[in-house]
Amino acid sequence: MTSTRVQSPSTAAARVPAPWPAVAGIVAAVAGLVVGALVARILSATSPLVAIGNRVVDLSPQPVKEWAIATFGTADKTVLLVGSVVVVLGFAALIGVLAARRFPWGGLAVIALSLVAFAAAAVEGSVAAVVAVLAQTAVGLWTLRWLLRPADPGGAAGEMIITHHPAGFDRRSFLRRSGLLVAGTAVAGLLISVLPEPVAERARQVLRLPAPTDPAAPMPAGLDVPGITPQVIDNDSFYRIDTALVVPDVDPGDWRLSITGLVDTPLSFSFDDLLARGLVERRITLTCVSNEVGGDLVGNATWLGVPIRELLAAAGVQPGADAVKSTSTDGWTAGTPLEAMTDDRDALLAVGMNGQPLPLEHGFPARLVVPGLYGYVSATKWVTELEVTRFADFSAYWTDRGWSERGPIKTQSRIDVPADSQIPAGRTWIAGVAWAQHTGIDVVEVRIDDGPWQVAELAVEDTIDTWRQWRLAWQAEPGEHTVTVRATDRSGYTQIEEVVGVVPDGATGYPRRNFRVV
Ligand SMILES: Nc1nc2c(c(=O)[nH]1)N[C@H]1C(S)=C(S)[C@@H](COP(=O)(O)O)O[C@H]1N2
Ligand SMILES: [Mo]
Repeated sequence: MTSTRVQSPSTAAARVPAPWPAVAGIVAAVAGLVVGALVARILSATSPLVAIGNRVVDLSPQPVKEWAIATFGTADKTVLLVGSVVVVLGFAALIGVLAARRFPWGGLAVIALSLVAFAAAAVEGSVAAVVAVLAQTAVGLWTLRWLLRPADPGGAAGEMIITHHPAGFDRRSFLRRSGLLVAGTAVAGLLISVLPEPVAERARQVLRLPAPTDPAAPMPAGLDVPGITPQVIDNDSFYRIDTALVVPDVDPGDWRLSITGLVDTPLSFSFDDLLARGLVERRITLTCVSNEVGGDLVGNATWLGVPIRELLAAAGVQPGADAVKSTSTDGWTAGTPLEAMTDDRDALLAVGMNGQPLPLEHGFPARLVVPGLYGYVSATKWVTELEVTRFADFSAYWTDRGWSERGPIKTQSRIDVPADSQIPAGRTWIAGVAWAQHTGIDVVEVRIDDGPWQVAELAVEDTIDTWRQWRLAWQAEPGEHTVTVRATDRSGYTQIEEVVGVVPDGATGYPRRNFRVV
């Protein structure tokens, strides 16, 4: 065999002869791309190569797009993808040659190309897509290094100039390593083909929800206090609690909600069936039973959806039922008192959140929102079935794990302002929110140190299903101070001081904060 040895002054000898550096580059690139695509598929993100393709499409001038469609027709996407692969493999071969001479240069070239992929993935706005690029880059670099390393493990470790192996290139060892990588890549490719394609995010981006046929009443202005919790929390800041390691990827085109169990006529609705019924818009505050006193597992949003009582009425609830067991695509279940879904409160099958389709993490394409109940017994995300049943006949996900069967929300309050625990002396606001969903907040009282309870000012009530802002002016004197709060709801119940943990049915105790006034 004649080995083409490229001699250069800086490298005593590049011992990997042609064409193997180019082969190494291509094998490493394919391994990286496939692992990147696999990670993306597992995380339901766009794969790095497709993200780049999407940017090429976005950035192509309209005439180019038209030309591509005219020339390749519906095959235009395939042509683009195949074209990108050819370009990437060309670069990969060049990088292999470069890396065989001086590994750091090759490595830098890989990183430079990865930056393009990072930028393309970042535009998708998903952390998962960026993670996929990271995986792709790491695998590409590592495999390239492994393929090009000298056969003798005693070779230069850090410096990847292949100079310390007098025998030069061991072709059999190289081919063995390449073979292993190709096999590994094939397995990863096989995995991709058996994992379902992520569709939800794309479907969500093109989805246009109809305007509500029954809009929420205009929201009264909140209290004017710098830093107070806003009345409505944006989707990006809204707390998220669920058991899903990977966010379920549900295609609204395939999604159905079935109503089963103790009903006259079992029903099944498609997503379009629901939209066609007309949607109501309501502001409802959601709370997690795991919210500690003073915690932030609570949020208020504007939901758009169908009243569940209408869907249940259409199916005809039979006598004897007292519960609705809801199930999600990922097998999570909640048990809700039937009454909370049939009485006049607006228990919703929600499809919209704050003017947008539900975010994937908040249950796309549809979830339940029931005023007055903790999320674990009512707020099923990615919901697909409502079974009308009896509490005696089933148990739900969290009740199987020691939490109460019933989960009415406990009246609570929280001190949000001042945000810092050290504040300057002088006049300041003490402010926050209080909630007692479907009962309403009537009074919030504040106690400074051991002083008397002082009645705080309340924001105009939006609805009894939403939290209510409160504030009290405070002339803060230097020293250490403790501020305590308690809310009284419209049933006349006042928050109790007794400290109870979140298990099994929600925490009690006064929210309390210490401030150092300087
Ligand atoms: N499918 C599913 N739905 C779920 C959960 C879950 O683990 N899986 N958690 C519930 C709990 S405990 C709460 S508090 C709310 C939280 O909803 P959010 O993440 O939209 O704030 O979702 C509920 N719905
Ligand atoms: Mo929760």
